[in-house]
Amino acid sequence: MEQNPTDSQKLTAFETRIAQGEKIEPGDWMPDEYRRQLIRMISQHAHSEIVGMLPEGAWITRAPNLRRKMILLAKVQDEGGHGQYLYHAAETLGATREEMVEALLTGKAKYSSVFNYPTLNWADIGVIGWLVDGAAIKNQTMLARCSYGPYSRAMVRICAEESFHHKQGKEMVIQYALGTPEQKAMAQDAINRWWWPSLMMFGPNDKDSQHTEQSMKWKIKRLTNDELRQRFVDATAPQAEFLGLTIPDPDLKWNEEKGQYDFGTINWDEFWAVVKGNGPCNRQRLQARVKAHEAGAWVREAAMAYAEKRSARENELKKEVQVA
Ligand code: BYC
Repeated sequence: MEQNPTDSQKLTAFETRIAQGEKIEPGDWMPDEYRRQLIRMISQHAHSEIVGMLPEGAWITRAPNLRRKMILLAKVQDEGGHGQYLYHAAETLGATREEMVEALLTGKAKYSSVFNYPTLNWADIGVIGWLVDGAAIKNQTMLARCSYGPYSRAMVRICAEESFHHKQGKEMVIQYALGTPEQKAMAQDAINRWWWPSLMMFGPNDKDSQHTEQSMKWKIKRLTNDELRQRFVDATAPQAEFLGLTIPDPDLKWNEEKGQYDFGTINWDEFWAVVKGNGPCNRQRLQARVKAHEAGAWVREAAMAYAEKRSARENELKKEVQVA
């Protein structure tokens, strides 16, 4: 008589599939911890996209010309879309939209620290595209190879759009760096404020990262926080140098022997303060989300009422067809 496989046999089979590079799909057996880690990461990622709409969204009405306004409008709209794909991906693991949104609105859920810094002027929009989207792409191209199918496929689409976001930022920074002295000074000021928060996006150093080891084992993450951060610095430092802009780190220098840049130490006290809710804009960001959620209540009610009415009508039609 055939016996049902034990949990340890299921785990071995699961880890063999991962080692062979197979994707895990929603209906497949997976350890509870794999599911939990993915829900945590994907929902935090979704929240980051949604909260990330706020710092840039504030500048749509103040864009310097129509072309810039159209680009920013499309970018912020894409971010809303990314949030939707990601909430859907987390739903395939059993998380509900209501509980994820509730966790965000009550301040229980984390989202990327970088969105708790203020956007002070228009140059910030270019520098966010260059640095923040540049950092996000480094992380997300890695996640496109994640072992969980729905997350990796969402990432493929998101990365395609993110690469436009990155390019529009670079194009803007190039124009300002090569523009008037005032424009160059604005770009430099924005880099001074966004450089370190961008490096913090990759998370704590590997030695302090709680989740990296297990996530790498299950191929949720394919590179560590420090490896990705290094790749970002190596890609970005020469671009700044080419444009005559200065990265605000006196310890940043090319290390010939290692074939990569050395760079200074992140202010981890600042990082953890922001992650724990005490950054410059944490309260403001949550208040904006709560306000939007409350203002959108009638839309959700109307959508639910429509869905109920439609399904009642469909059932009536089915009965009529059966009778006929
Ligand atoms: N901010 O063990 P660790 C975008 C938390 S949005 C806040 O290393 P892990 C865009 C971490 O969650 C792109 N919290 O964790 C949108 C954990 O806490 P919990 C956002 C952070 O998961 C609009 C604890 O610290 N991208 O592109 O192995 C406009 C220990 O960390 C941060 C994603 O969300 C942080 N920076 O690695 C423009 C990518 N760092 O959960 C652009 C998906 C760490 O135990 N996420 N923490 O309470 C990831 O790749 C990984 O979760 C991280 C952290 C690399 C962020």
